[in-house]
Amino acid sequence: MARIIEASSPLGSELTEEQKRFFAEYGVIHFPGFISRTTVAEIWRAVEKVQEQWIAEDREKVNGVPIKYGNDVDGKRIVQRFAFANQHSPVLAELLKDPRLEVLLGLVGKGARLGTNEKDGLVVNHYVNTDASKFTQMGWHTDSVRDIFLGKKILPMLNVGIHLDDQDPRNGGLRLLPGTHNQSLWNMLFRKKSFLDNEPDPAEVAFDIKAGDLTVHDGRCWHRVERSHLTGEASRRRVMYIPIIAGKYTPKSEKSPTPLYHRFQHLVK
Ligand SMILES: O=C(O)CCC(=O)C(=O)O
Ligand SMILES: [Fe+2]
Repeated sequence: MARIIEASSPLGSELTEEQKRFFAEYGVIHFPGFISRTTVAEIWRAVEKVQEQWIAEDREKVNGVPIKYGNDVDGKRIVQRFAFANQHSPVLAELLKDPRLEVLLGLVGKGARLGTNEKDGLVVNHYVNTDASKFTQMGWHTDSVRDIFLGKKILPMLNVGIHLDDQDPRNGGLRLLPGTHNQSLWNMLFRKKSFLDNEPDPAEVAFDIKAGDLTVHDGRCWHRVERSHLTGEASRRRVMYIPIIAGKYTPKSEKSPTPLYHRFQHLVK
Protein backbone atom coordinates (compact mmCIF):
# COMPACT_ATOMS: atom_id res chain seq x y z
CA MET A 1 0.00 0.00 0.00
CA ALA A 2 1.27 3.45 -0.99
CA ARG A 3 2.28 5.96 1.67
CA ILE A 4 -0.53 8.39 2.46
CA ILE A 5 0.34 12.04 2.09
CA GLU A 6 -0.72 13.97 5.15
CA ALA A 7 -3.44 16.62 4.76
CA SER A 8 -2.45 20.23 5.44
CA SER A 9 -4.32 22.76 7.58
CA PRO A 10 -7.55 23.94 5.86
CA LEU A 11 -7.39 26.50 3.07
CA GLY A 12 -8.02 29.97 4.50
CA SER A 13 -7.82 33.57 3.31
CA GLU A 14 -4.09 33.25 2.69
CA LEU A 15 -1.56 30.46 2.26
CA THR A 16 0.55 29.72 5.32
CA GLU A 17 4.34 29.44 5.03
CA GLU A 18 4.04 25.73 5.81
CA GLN A 19 1.48 25.21 3.03
CA LYS A 20 3.73 27.01 0.52
CA ARG A 21 6.79 25.07 1.64
CA PHE A 22 4.96 21.74 1.43
CA PHE A 23 3.66 22.44 -2.07
CA ALA A 24 7.07 23.65 -3.30
CA GLU A 25 8.68 20.44 -2.05
CA TYR A 26 6.15 17.82 -3.13
CA GLY A 27 4.24 19.48 -5.99
CA VAL A 28 0.98 18.47 -4.33
CA ILE A 29 -1.10 19.48 -1.31
CA HIS A 30 -4.33 18.17 0.23
CA PHE A 31 -6.68 20.66 1.94
CA PRO A 32 -9.39 19.01 4.08
CA GLY A 33 -12.99 20.24 4.22
CA PHE A 34 -13.04 22.80 1.41
CA ILE A 35 -16.83 22.45 1.06
CA SER A 36 -19.45 20.82 3.28
CA ARG A 37 -21.30 17.61 2.44
CA THR A 38 -24.43 19.71 1.88
CA THR A 39 -22.61 21.77 -0.74
CA VAL A 40 -21.23 18.58 -2.30
CA ALA A 41 -24.82 17.31 -2.70
CA GLU A 42 -25.88 20.62 -4.22
CA ILE A 43 -22.94 20.53 -6.65
CA TRP A 44 -23.79 17.01 -7.67
CA ARG A 45 -27.41 17.98 -8.42
CA ALA A 46 -26.04 20.75 -10.66
CA VAL A 47 -23.76 18.26 -12.46
CA GLU A 48 -26.71 15.90 -12.99
CA LYS A 49 -28.68 18.72 -14.57
CA VAL A 50 -25.90 19.27 -17.11
CA GLN A 51 -25.78 15.51 -17.69
CA GLU A 52 -29.52 15.34 -18.37
CA GLN A 53 -29.25 18.16 -20.87
CA TRP A 54 -26.27 16.64 -22.72
CA ILE A 55 -27.90 13.21 -22.88
CA ALA A 56 -31.14 14.73 -24.18
CA GLU A 57 -29.22 16.61 -26.90
CA ASP A 58 -26.98 13.60 -27.60
CA ARG A 59 -24.18 16.09 -27.35
CA GLU A 60 -20.76 14.77 -28.46
CA LYS A 61 -18.38 17.59 -27.67
CA VAL A 62 -18.11 20.79 -25.75
CA ASN A 63 -15.77 23.42 -27.20
CA GLY A 64 -14.17 20.67 -29.28
CA VAL A 65 -13.54 18.40 -26.27
CA PRO A 66 -15.22 14.97 -26.54
CA ILE A 67 -17.67 14.04 -23.78
CA LYS A 68 -17.13 10.54 -22.41
CA TYR A 69 -20.32 8.52 -21.91
CA GLY A 70 -20.77 5.22 -20.11
CA ASN A 71 -23.26 3.33 -18.00
CA ASP A 72 -23.97 3.37 -14.30
CA VAL A 73 -24.51 0.39 -11.97
CA ASP A 74 -28.21 0.37 -12.90
CA GLY A 75 -27.39 0.49 -16.63
CA LYS A 76 -28.44 4.11 -17.00
CA ARG A 77 -26.49 6.17 -19.52
CA ILE A 78 -24.26 8.70 -17.76
CA VAL A 79 -21.56 11.21 -18.59
CA GLN A 80 -18.24 9.95 -17.19
CA ARG A 81 -16.11 12.89 -18.24
CA PHE A 82 -17.47 16.40 -18.56
CA ALA A 83 -15.49 19.39 -19.84
CA PHE A 84 -16.44 23.05 -19.37
CA ALA A 85 -19.25 22.00 -17.00
CA ASN A 86 -19.03 25.50 -15.48
CA GLN A 87 -20.21 27.04 -18.76
CA HIS A 88 -23.40 24.98 -18.57
CA SER A 89 -24.36 25.51 -14.94
CA PRO A 90 -24.73 28.72 -12.93
CA VAL A 91 -24.21 26.73 -9.69
CA LEU A 92 -20.87 25.35 -10.91
CA ALA A 93 -19.82 28.76 -12.27
CA GLU A 94 -20.56 30.27 -8.86
CA LEU A 95 -18.48 27.64 -7.04
CA LEU A 96 -15.44 28.79 -9.03
CA LYS A 97 -15.87 32.30 -7.64
CA ASP A 98 -15.01 31.12 -4.12
CA PRO A 99 -12.36 33.61 -2.91
CA ARG A 100 -10.27 30.74 -1.51
CA LEU A 101 -9.61 29.56 -5.07
CA GLU A 102 -8.20 33.03 -5.73
CA VAL A 103 -5.77 32.40 -2.84
CA LEU A 104 -4.41 29.34 -4.67
CA LEU A 105 -3.36 31.54 -7.60
CA GLY A 106 -0.49 32.63 -5.33
CA LEU A 107 1.10 29.20 -5.87
CA VAL A 108 1.79 30.24 -9.48
CA GLY A 109 2.24 34.00 -9.21
CA LYS A 110 1.82 36.78 -11.74
CA GLY A 111 -0.71 36.26 -14.54
CA ALA A 112 -2.24 33.20 -12.86
CA ARG A 113 -5.96 32.60 -13.30
CA LEU A 114 -8.53 29.82 -13.12
CA GLY A 115 -8.98 28.22 -16.55
CA THR A 116 -12.75 28.66 -16.62
CA ASN A 117 -12.82 29.22 -20.41
CA GLU A 118 -9.49 27.63 -21.34
CA LYS A 119 -8.05 24.10 -21.66
CA ASP A 120 -10.99 21.81 -20.68
CA GLY A 121 -12.55 24.27 -18.22
CA LEU A 122 -14.17 22.59 -15.23
CA VAL A 123 -13.76 18.84 -15.77
CA VAL A 124 -15.92 16.33 -13.90
CA ASN A 125 -14.66 12.75 -13.75
CA HIS A 126 -17.13 10.06 -12.74
CA TYR A 127 -15.52 6.66 -12.22
CA VAL A 128 -17.49 3.55 -11.42
CA ASN A 129 -16.60 -0.14 -11.73
CA THR A 130 -19.23 -2.02 -13.71
CA ASP A 131 -19.12 -4.10 -16.86
CA ALA A 132 -20.62 -1.25 -18.87
CA SER A 133 -18.53 1.52 -17.33
CA LYS A 134 -16.15 3.28 -19.72
CA PHE A 135 -14.14 4.89 -16.98
CA THR A 136 -12.56 3.00 -14.08
CA GLN A 137 -8.93 4.14 -13.92
CA MET A 138 -6.36 6.42 -15.56
CA GLY A 139 -2.78 5.46 -16.41
CA TRP A 140 0.32 7.40 -15.39
CA HIS A 141 0.60 10.82 -17.03
CA THR A 142 1.50 14.44 -16.46
CA ASP A 143 -1.11 17.08 -17.26
CA SER A 144 1.57 19.39 -18.72
CA VAL A 145 2.37 16.92 -21.48
CA ARG A 146 -0.88 18.03 -23.12
CA ASP A 147 0.73 21.42 -23.70
CA ILE A 148 3.40 19.69 -25.76
CA PHE A 149 0.71 17.91 -27.79
CA LEU A 150 -0.77 21.32 -28.37
CA GLY A 151 2.62 22.54 -29.57
CA LYS A 152 2.93 25.02 -26.76
CA LYS A 153 5.79 25.84 -24.48
CA ILE A 154 5.27 24.37 -21.03
CA LEU A 155 3.92 27.08 -18.80
CA PRO A 156 3.10 26.75 -15.12
CA MET A 157 -0.12 24.79 -14.71
CA LEU A 158 -1.73 23.46 -11.57
CA ASN A 159 -4.75 21.23 -11.31
CA VAL A 160 -7.20 21.88 -8.50
CA GLY A 161 -9.32 18.85 -7.57
CA ILE A 162 -12.61 19.15 -5.70
CA HIS A 163 -13.49 15.68 -4.46
CA LEU A 164 -17.14 14.64 -4.23
CA ASP A 165 -16.81 11.16 -2.69
CA ASP A 166 -14.95 9.70 0.25
CA GLN A 167 -12.02 7.67 -1.04
CA ASP A 168 -10.33 5.15 1.18
CA PRO A 169 -6.90 4.95 -0.50
CA ARG A 170 -6.77 1.21 0.20
CA ASN A 171 -9.51 0.81 -2.40
CA GLY A 172 -7.86 2.88 -5.15
CA GLY A 173 -7.97 6.51 -6.23
CA LEU A 174 -5.37 9.17 -6.94
CA ARG A 175 -1.66 8.23 -6.84
CA LEU A 176 1.14 10.71 -7.43
CA LEU A 177 4.94 10.76 -7.53
CA PRO A 178 5.85 13.61 -5.18
CA GLY A 179 8.64 15.95 -6.28
CA THR A 180 8.35 15.08 -9.97
CA HIS A 181 7.44 18.70 -10.76
CA ASN A 182 11.19 19.33 -10.48
CA GLN A 183 12.22 16.69 -13.05
CA SER A 184 13.95 17.26 -16.38
CA LEU A 185 11.86 17.69 -19.52
CA TRP A 186 13.11 14.27 -20.61
CA ASN A 187 11.70 12.60 -17.49
CA MET A 188 8.49 14.56 -17.80
CA LEU A 189 8.03 13.04 -21.23
CA PHE A 190 9.48 9.57 -20.86
CA ARG A 191 9.58 8.44 -17.21
CA LYS A 192 6.60 6.23 -17.98
CA LYS A 193 4.44 5.33 -20.96
CA SER A 194 1.84 8.07 -20.79
CA PHE A 195 -1.68 6.75 -20.10
CA LEU A 196 -0.69 3.15 -20.92
CA ASP A 197 1.13 2.27 -17.72
CA ASN A 198 -1.10 1.46 -14.74
CA GLU A 199 1.56 -0.18 -12.55
CA PRO A 200 1.99 0.99 -8.95
CA ASP A 201 5.30 2.79 -8.31
CA PRO A 202 7.19 2.19 -5.04
CA ALA A 203 7.55 5.97 -4.59
CA GLU A 204 3.89 6.87 -5.23
CA VAL A 205 1.74 8.49 -2.56
CA ALA A 206 -2.02 8.14 -1.98
CA PHE A 207 -4.61 10.45 -0.41
CA ASP A 208 -7.13 9.82 2.34
CA ILE A 209 -9.97 11.78 0.78
CA LYS A 210 -13.28 12.86 2.29
CA ALA A 211 -16.05 14.30 0.12
CA GLY A 212 -15.54 18.07 0.03
CA ASP A 213 -11.72 17.95 0.22
CA LEU A 214 -9.53 19.82 -2.23
CA THR A 215 -6.20 18.80 -3.70
CA VAL A 216 -3.79 20.83 -5.82
CA HIS A 217 -1.09 19.22 -7.94
CA ASP A 218 1.52 20.70 -10.22
CA GLY A 219 0.78 19.76 -13.86
CA ARG A 220 4.32 18.45 -14.24
CA CYS A 221 3.89 15.76 -11.56
CA TRP A 222 3.33 12.18 -12.66
CA HIS A 223 0.02 10.80 -11.38
CA ARG A 224 -2.60 8.15 -12.09
CA VAL A 225 -5.92 6.90 -10.83
CA GLU A 226 -5.90 3.37 -9.46
CA ARG A 227 -8.99 1.34 -10.30
CA SER A 228 -11.20 0.72 -7.27
CA HIS A 229 -10.75 -2.73 -5.77
CA LEU A 230 -14.50 -2.65 -5.14
CA THR A 231 -17.28 -2.94 -7.70
CA GLY A 232 -20.68 -1.32 -8.17
CA GLU A 233 -21.90 1.51 -5.95
CA ALA A 234 -18.95 1.22 -3.52
CA SER A 235 -16.52 1.96 -6.37
CA ARG A 236 -18.07 5.31 -7.31
CA ARG A 237 -15.57 8.19 -7.38
CA ARG A 238 -16.51 11.68 -8.55
CA VAL A 239 -14.01 14.50 -8.71
CA MET A 240 -13.92 17.87 -10.47
CA TYR A 241 -10.80 19.59 -11.75
CA ILE A 242 -10.20 23.21 -12.65
CA PRO A 243 -6.75 24.26 -13.87
CA ILE A 244 -4.76 27.27 -12.72
CA ILE A 245 -2.84 28.60 -15.68
CA ALA A 246 -0.67 31.51 -16.77
CA GLY A 247 0.49 32.97 -20.09
CA LYS A 248 -1.56 34.20 -23.00
CA TYR A 249 -5.36 34.04 -22.57
CA THR A 250 -6.62 31.37 -24.98
CA PRO A 251 -10.34 30.81 -24.50
CA LYS A 252 -12.08 27.99 -26.34
CA SER A 253 -15.38 28.15 -28.17
CA GLU A 254 -17.70 25.78 -29.99
CA LYS A 255 -15.49 26.36 -33.07
CA SER A 256 -12.38 25.05 -31.30
CA PRO A 257 -10.79 21.94 -32.87
CA THR A 258 -10.50 18.65 -30.98
CA PRO A 259 -7.06 18.45 -29.32
CA LEU A 260 -4.82 15.58 -30.39
CA TYR A 261 -4.37 14.28 -26.85
CA HIS A 262 -8.03 13.31 -26.77
CA ARG A 263 -7.15 10.54 -29.24
CA PHE A 264 -5.66 8.83 -26.20
CA GLN A 265 -8.94 8.91 -24.37
CA HIS A 266 -10.15 5.55 -25.66
CA LEU A 267 -7.14 3.94 -23.97
CA VAL A 268 -8.33 5.18 -20.61
CA LYS A 269 -10.84 2.66 -19.44
O1 LIG B 1 -9.49 11.66 -11.35
C1 LIG B 1 -8.47 12.12 -10.85
O2 LIG B 1 -8.34 12.28 -9.64
C2 LIG B 1 -7.35 12.53 -11.72
C3 LIG B 1 -7.75 12.77 -13.12
C4 LIG B 1 -6.62 13.24 -13.96
O3 LIG B 1 -5.50 13.05 -13.64
C5 LIG B 1 -6.89 13.97 -15.18
O4 LIG B 1 -8.08 14.10 -15.58
O5 LIG B 1 -5.93 14.46 -15.79
FE1 LIG C 1 -4.16 14.31 -14.69
